[in-house]
Amino acid sequence: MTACTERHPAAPDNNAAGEGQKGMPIEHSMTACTERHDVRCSLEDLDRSARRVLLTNWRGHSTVPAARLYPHQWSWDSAFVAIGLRHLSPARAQRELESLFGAQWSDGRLPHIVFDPHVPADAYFPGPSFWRSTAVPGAPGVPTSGIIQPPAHALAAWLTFQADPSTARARGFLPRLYPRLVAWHRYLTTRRDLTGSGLMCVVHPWESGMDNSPAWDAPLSRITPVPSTEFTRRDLNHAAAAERPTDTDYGRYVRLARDYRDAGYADSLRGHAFAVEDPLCNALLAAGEHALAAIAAEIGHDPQPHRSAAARLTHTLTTILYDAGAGMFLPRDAHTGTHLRSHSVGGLMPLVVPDLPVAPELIKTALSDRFRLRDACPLPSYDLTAADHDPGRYWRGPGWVNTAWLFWHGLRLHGEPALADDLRQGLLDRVRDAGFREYFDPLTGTGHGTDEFAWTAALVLDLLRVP
Ligand code: 2M8
Repeated sequence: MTACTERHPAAPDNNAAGEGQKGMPIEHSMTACTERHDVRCSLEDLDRSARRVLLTNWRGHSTVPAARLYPHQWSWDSAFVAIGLRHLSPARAQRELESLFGAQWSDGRLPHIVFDPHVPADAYFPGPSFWRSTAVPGAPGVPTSGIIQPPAHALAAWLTFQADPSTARARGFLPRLYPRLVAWHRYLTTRRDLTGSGLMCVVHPWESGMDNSPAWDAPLSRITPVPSTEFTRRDLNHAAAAERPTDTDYGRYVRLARDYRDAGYADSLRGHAFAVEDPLCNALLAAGEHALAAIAAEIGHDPQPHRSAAARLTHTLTTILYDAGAGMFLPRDAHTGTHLRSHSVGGLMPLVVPDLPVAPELIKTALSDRFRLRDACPLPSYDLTAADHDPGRYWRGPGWVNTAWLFWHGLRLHGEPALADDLRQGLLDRVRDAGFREYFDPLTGTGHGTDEFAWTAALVLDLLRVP
C-alpha cells in the first residue's frame, strides 16, 4: 500500500494574508482526504496537501520549517518557501522574505534563525538565551541567531516578483528589498571573504545548510566538543537519534557557535576555527547576483555592477573550487588551503549559475554512480559509493527536495529539459509515496526526519505549477 499524503484533517483557518491566486482565498479550495489509498493520490491531491502544509506552518508573517522540530523562521527555508508560496499568495510570499529581512543586522548579515518570542524558550536548542543577539550592537530587537545560511534569497525574491509583478509593484516589494539584498551580499563578499580569494566562507556547519555533511568531518575533527552534559538537545524529542547528528558533533557545533558569540560575532580567519569556502553558498551568491541584476533593471538601478560581480564570482568559483578529476566542485578549507575531498551534493549545486563553463561535466557526474540522477531521487546528499554513505542520517546520504530542486532549476537553465522533467517526475512520485518528509532514502524512497516539512511542500507546489 502506498500512502496518499493528504490524510490529515484540514488546517485551521490561520490565513492572515488571505489571498490566493486570482483573488481566490486559499482556504476555499481546501478539502481534507482522511483516507490512506491503495493507489497514489492524484496530482490535485498532492497540490492540495502541499497547500495545507504551508497553511499549517504559516505563523502570520512567516513560515516555520516544521512545527515541532523547527518552530521558528529559518533563513534559507524561507527562500524556498517563498518560491512555492508565490503560486498561492504572491503577497504572502513577499511577506515571507520581508519578515526575514526585517531581522537583518546592521552589518548586512541575515541571521539563520529569527526566533518567535511566543514560542517557549526550551522548544529549540540553541535558542535566544544562547545566541544573546539582542545584546549585540547592530542586531535587531527581535532575537536571532548570529550565524547565517546559504544566500538563496535574491533568486527567491526575483522568482517571487515574477509570479505577480503588479502586486509586487503595488507593494513596493523590490524597491524595499533590493538595498537589503545588496547589503546581505556585501556582508558575504567582504566580511566573509576570509582568505581574500573572492569567495565567501561558512564558519559553522549550520551555515552551509548541509549541517552534518561528511564534507565537514575533517575540519570539524579539529574542534574540541563541548561535553554533552553542558547542553540539552531538543531535536531528539522530535526525531530519531539515528537520523540526527551524534552528540559529539553537536558538542562541536555548540563550541563553534559559543566561540563566535563570545567574540561578539566578529569575522576574521584567525577568529574562526572552522572556515570553509563552500561551493553551494558561493554558487547561490553568483546566481543571486544575476537575480540582483534583473531586480536592479526592474527598479531603475544600474544592473551592470551585479553582472560584473556574477561573472567574477563564477570565474573564481570555477578556478578555485572546481576539480576536473572529480568532475565536480569541492569545498576548500580556508585554514589549510586544501580541498575537502568528499563528494557531497553541494559540489553539484553550481549548476544553478547561468554561464557556468563546466555544466556538462557536473551533469555527467550527477549521472554517474556517485549520484545516479536517473534512479536515485531526490539527488543523494552524499556519494552513494562512499563507505560512510548513510541513507537515513541527515545530510550524510539522504536526498533533500531543496537541493534536488536547485539541480532541476540548473538543468533547465543549461538546456537539459528531458533530464529536468524526469527529475521533476521522480520528486513528485517520492513525495506522493512518502509524504512531505524532511529527507528521503534516495534509493528506496523511505521518508526520514520530520513530516509536514515546509520546503518540501513549497517546492512540490513549484514543480507542479511551473510550466
Ligand atoms: C537543519 O538545521 C538546523 C540548524 O540550523 C537543525 O538541524 O537544527 C538543516 O537541514 C538546515 O539546512 C535547515 O535550514 C534547518 C531547518 O529546516 O534544519
